[in-house]
Amino acid sequence: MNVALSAYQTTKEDILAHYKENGFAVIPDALSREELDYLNGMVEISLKKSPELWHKPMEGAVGTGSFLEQHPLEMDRFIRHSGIFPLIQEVLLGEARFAQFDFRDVSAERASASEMNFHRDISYYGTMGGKIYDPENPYISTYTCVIYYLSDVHECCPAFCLVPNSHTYATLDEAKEKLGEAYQEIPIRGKAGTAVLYNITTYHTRKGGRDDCTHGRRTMHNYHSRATSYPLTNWATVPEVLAMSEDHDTRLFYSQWTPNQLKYARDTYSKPVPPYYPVHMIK
Ligand SMILES: O=C(O)CCC(=O)C(=O)O
Ligand SMILES: [Fe+2]
Repeated sequence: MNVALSAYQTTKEDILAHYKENGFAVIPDALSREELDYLNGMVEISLKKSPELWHKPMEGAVGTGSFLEQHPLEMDRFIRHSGIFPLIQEVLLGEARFAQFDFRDVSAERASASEMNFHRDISYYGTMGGKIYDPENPYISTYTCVIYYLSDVHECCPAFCLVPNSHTYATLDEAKEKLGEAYQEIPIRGKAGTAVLYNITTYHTRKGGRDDCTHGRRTMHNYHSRATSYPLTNWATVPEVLAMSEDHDTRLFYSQWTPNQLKYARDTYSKPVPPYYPVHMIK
């Protein structure tokens, strides 16, 4: 196996070069011990006190997108993390826009039943014929995602896994055939705090854990769109304190409103929604 591909990238130059070449990069220690303790503490409280905010297991993982609404300013610090956000801006050509933010938890009992199929994350607009990658962006991406491991991912644990440079192929079989010798499936393992930054149309999956895994896996998933891309989902929502912030950069970052966000803003914001948002089109 190509050793360079399974390794971590640590400097800004290495991270960006690796992403450009392969469609992803793996960054160790992206979150500090204090940040991990804080996030894991929040997740544990939420799982215990607000289980209704977590969806039922899907492919072995429970999940919630509720944290942004519940703790907007605290979560914004992670969404635009001082260490990782500059890299996100780089691969999205300075056009980064908020798209989706959620937590997932695979229990040890469900580790071996948490396998997904290989897929590309295709935007709502992409499913209707919109572009799913940008050949003019040296970093490929119309959208990028960062998955943070909040727990250690050992050999036995569920692991994010991707096929480098596979974004142009319509199917995984086609990727196998056309990539030939270059076809590789790279499972990513690492300590809590490791971040995987990836172009979302690079084929990827979650490998299931082994039957004897006693750890499970906890993750934070943060998707970003670009000013020149359409909203990624048709459901994500942003609280007023961010979407209507007095701070220009904050308002701009949270300005790519989904259909559901238009409705949410119209129905719940205290300030009037700026007229350039087509809230009148929403039923
Ligand atoms: O949890 C993982 O490792 C991958 C998740 C994923 O690819 C997805 O939800 O689209
Ligand atoms: Fe995915």
